[in-house]
Amino acid sequence: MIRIRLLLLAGLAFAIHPARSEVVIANVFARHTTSLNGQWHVIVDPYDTGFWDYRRRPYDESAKISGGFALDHLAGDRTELVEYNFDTSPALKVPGDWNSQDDKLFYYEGSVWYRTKFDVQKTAPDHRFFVYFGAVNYEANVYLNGRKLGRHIGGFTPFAYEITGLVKESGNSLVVRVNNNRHADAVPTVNTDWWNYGGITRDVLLVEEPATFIANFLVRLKPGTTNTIETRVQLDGPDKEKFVKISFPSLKLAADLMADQDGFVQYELPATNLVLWSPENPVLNDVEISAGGDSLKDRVGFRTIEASGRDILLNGKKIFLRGVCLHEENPRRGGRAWSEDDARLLLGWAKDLGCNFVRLAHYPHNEHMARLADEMGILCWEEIPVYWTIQWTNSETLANAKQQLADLIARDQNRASVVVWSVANETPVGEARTRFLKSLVEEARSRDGTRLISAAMEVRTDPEDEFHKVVDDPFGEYTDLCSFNEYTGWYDGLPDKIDRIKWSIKYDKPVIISEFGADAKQGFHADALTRFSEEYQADVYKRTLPMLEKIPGFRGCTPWILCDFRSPRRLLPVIQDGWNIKGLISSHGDRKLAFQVLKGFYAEKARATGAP
Ligand code: GCB
Repeated sequence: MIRIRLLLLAGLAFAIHPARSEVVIANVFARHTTSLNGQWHVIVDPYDTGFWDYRRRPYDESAKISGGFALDHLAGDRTELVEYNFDTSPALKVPGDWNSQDDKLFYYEGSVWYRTKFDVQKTAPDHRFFVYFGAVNYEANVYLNGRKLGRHIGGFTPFAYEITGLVKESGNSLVVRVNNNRHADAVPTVNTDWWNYGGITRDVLLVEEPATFIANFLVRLKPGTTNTIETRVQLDGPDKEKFVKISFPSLKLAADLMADQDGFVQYELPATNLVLWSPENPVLNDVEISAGGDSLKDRVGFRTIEASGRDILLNGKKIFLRGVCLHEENPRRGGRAWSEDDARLLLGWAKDLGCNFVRLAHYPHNEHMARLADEMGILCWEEIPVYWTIQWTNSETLANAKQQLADLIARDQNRASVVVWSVANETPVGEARTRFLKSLVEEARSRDGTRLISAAMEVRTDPEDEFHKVVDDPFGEYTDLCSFNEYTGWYDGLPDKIDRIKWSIKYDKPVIISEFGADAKQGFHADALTRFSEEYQADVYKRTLPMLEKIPGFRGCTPWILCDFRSPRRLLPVIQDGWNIKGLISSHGDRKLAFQVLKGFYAEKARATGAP
């Protein structure tokens, strides 16, 4: 075992503290936790009666909550007037969206109050407790024992609050007001092509930590090298100047070092003969970190990813990204996907298709996705919901988008599978929008300069020539990949138009077609010109793939989409019925003809590039 003591590298930016009362608790599944998942009592509250008083002032305006459902109060005797009761209210499953659990809530947008009760057994007197939410869509107001913990905005990223001083040994009441109203200034904004599932959609965990604990850590190859592991650790707590030990048992590497007064420490460990992670060989290494009474384990892969001219290099070798887009839905069960089993189902289907890459559209998916992708050897594109027409000049909207990006990076920065941070999808070209997106790119680069930055941009048609497609979005200057969505043959002409397309692409960067596709109702067969038939969709795929091959710099694609998914914008009776049916797999898990077309193309690509 090589033991190394290194000098502290001062002055390196590693911002992992969010600018809120929330705390970062990374790698939560490896911590000492108690699940708070299960049946929670709920009150559906369309008028937000539990939140506002009759003069429309919030009950939780001051630290002392003056009324409303947050108090979870039961009438003391028969004379007391209390007009709600969690105990006698129905229950919903957490995690879970409310839409797919109760027919009455299928289209519901508004507030639902959730309440669970729990007991706590401290294992040491100075231990601290946190309540952790994997995601709540879209806004959460969280209360413990009648005290406000905080308000969280953003439906797809984790957050946690400290509850040490508030929690009791028994009978704790945890109340969450969940509101999924859409807002023009929100991220996403009011208009999306996916279902606005409301609810506590991911795990809720009670986390117990020693007084000073490991809040987050970063483990990666030192940028520019393949023989040095760089590790950063951030402690949280009153006594931060502690020795922090890091070890990689299978690599026989270890180091320990004193954290600075801010609880930060950074190491560099020389590591010769590292086996690099790749889709063909997704090797993960155990890592153990300990500091004072806290210890944390993870499994991490080491790899490099870069764009070089028009190529994407993984571990220095050219790679073609055989991808597909995914929404976070389990079509078989219905509703939001959230579990490891859901992730296994979706990524398993992507593997069957021959993919080495998935685009997790259009918002951060649950943590199991990237963890499983690490194990299965699937590269990931992760994205925040800056979708279509966000308020580009609203500084709060920008701050919200940045926070979602920062939280996603803090959660998944140790996943070798994640190679792309995408800051937007199909946003309209314009100066304010480019400024907004550029600032997100800067945010991503400042937090993690080691992954490729992208966004799904759009194509324009030359006004002089309908067959001439041009990609010259000024935002393309700032990204590492030139990625765009294109729908020739579906929204733009009929499939035979595809054969005549010529391309002008302004950027000398790797080109990824982040979407193409067509609707098809699984089981509906007709000739290839009949909209919504499987034959039409298959024809679009058959023509599009060779057309893309003509693009100089074509380095991968993620067709739209692996599975049919619910969308309130897709209203054609009998055919769509509230589903976007561009999936290669139906809502019953059945494959359409186009699945085989793409699978054949990917098999050929894999053969041609020598990938297994
Ligand atoms: C797009 C969007 C995606 C839609 C898709 C469609 O360009 O990025 O969210 O669902 O087209 O089906 O129209």
